[in-house]
Amino acid sequence: MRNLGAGTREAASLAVLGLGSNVGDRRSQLQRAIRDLASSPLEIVRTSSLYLTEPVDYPDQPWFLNQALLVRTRLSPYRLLARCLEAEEALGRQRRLPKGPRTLDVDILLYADRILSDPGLTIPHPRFHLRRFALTAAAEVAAEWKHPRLGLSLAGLLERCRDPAQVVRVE
Ligand code: PH2
Ligand code: MG
Ligand code: MG
Repeated sequence: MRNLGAGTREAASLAVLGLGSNVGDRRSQLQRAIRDLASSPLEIVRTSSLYLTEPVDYPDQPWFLNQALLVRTRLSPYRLLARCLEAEEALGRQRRLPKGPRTLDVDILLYADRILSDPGLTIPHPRFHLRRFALTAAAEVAAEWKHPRLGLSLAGLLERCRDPAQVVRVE
C-alpha cells in the first residue's frame, strides 16, 4: 500500500459525504461520527444542517436524521470508504437489512470529479441525485459542485428532483 503519511505529495481532494442515522440517539451519533471522521487524515470544510427525513426505499422504519459534510482529504476513494466504514463500526452498526435501520451510515456521494463503477464502490453515489434527503444536505455544503456524470450542479439537481419524500430542516 502506498505511504500516505507525512511528506506525501499526493494532492488533497474535496469530497462530499452523506451521513444518516435512524436508530438510537440520532443527533449524538452524527456528532460522534463527525468527531471521529475529523480525527482521521481528513479535514471537515463544511457541515450541513441536520434534516429530519422520511425513509425511502424501505419505508417501514423510523425517520432518519441526515447530514452532509464537505471534506478535504489525501485518502484515495477506497481508503476514504474504509474510513467511513470504520466510523460506522465504531457506532456499532449492524447490517441486518439492506437499506434498513442503522445507527450510522456514511456514504461517499462525490469525490473530486471522479467517476468509478467498481463492485465495492460507485462514485458518484448511484442514487443520491434522485433522493431529496441526500441532495438537500449535499447542496447546502456544495451547491455549485457539478455532478460529473450528469453535468448539473447540486443546486440544479435539487431543483429538478421529483422525490416526494419529506425533508425537514431541524437546525
Ligand atoms: N438511507 C437508506 C435508505 N433510506 N432514507 C432516508 N430518509 N435517509 C437515509 O439516509 C436513507 C433512507 C440506505 O442507505
Ligand atoms: Mg446510504
Ligand atoms: Mg452506506
